[in-house]
Amino acid sequence: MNNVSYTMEGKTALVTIDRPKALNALNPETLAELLQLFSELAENDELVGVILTGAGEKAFVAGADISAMQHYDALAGREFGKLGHRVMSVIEQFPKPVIAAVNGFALGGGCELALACDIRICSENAKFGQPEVNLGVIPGFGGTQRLPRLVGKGHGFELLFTGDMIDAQEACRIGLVNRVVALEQLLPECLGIMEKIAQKGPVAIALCKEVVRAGMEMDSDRACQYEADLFGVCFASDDQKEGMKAFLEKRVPQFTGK
Ligand code: DAK
Repeated sequence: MNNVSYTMEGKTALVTIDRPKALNALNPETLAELLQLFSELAENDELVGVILTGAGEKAFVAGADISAMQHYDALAGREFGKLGHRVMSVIEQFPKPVIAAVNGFALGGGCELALACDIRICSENAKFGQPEVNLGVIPGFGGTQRLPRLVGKGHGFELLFTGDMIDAQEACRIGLVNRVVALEQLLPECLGIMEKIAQKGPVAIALCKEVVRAGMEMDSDRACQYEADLFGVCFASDDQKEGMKAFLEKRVPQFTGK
């Protein structure tokens, strides 16, 4: 792969988007590489989760690649949009937690990429925005949907209508990110969250992700019914038996993810 790489930090995959000449902007090749890598990582049963970040200290991802899009016709734009949506879906439906470690600009497609992750932690220098209207287009990778669902319609509309960039503290205030930390603390902070998750029952973590993701698209009654169904599924797992037994025996559980 030319623009995406990963390293294993224990049982966490640290995925880095690395296109320094374009502030890690997403061209079709980078999107295809992300799709391939996440599809491969999904097969790794040992994995606890993924941390997604951008190379360098300036940008997470500065958007979809404007030079690549400039001369698209409607069909090429549609294909590009479909590819982007597939990447966002593969992340959103990834069977393990995915944390965006936002280390700088997260604009346009970069903000949308962070929105597709489960948790967003950013560094003090991070900047967020949906500047597509400045270019005469609307967001194309799900930003019009995931942003207002996360921060509410009012803050979502303001970002979408004005194209304004907001800083890390404002992003935290409106709920776009969970926490702001110093740049050098960004990866340790995200790895710390993954270490906590690694202590929990893997079956329960996977089912939590599934029910939150799918349930948010359902009406409340159906979503609660789905939660009840997946709660029932937990009782088919060794993890449930071990977790409850360990509690009653006053010891730390040894989960197997079965
Ligand atoms: N695409 C391509 N190149 C980019 C880029 C981007 N998004 N962002 C930055 N670069 C390149 C710059 O052109 C520059 O290249 P050289 O001139 O050195 O060759 C290099 O990265 C460094 O950038 P700057 O020189 O501009 O650096 P500054 O520190 O001065 O400014 C900046 C940083 C992030 C504020 C600025 O680069 C900037 O405003 N970048 C563009 C941000 C932006 O507008 N992002 C949103 C892109 S639009 C759709 C599908 C997808 C989308 C929409 C529709 N459909 C299928 C319907 C998504 C759209 C977007 O994401």
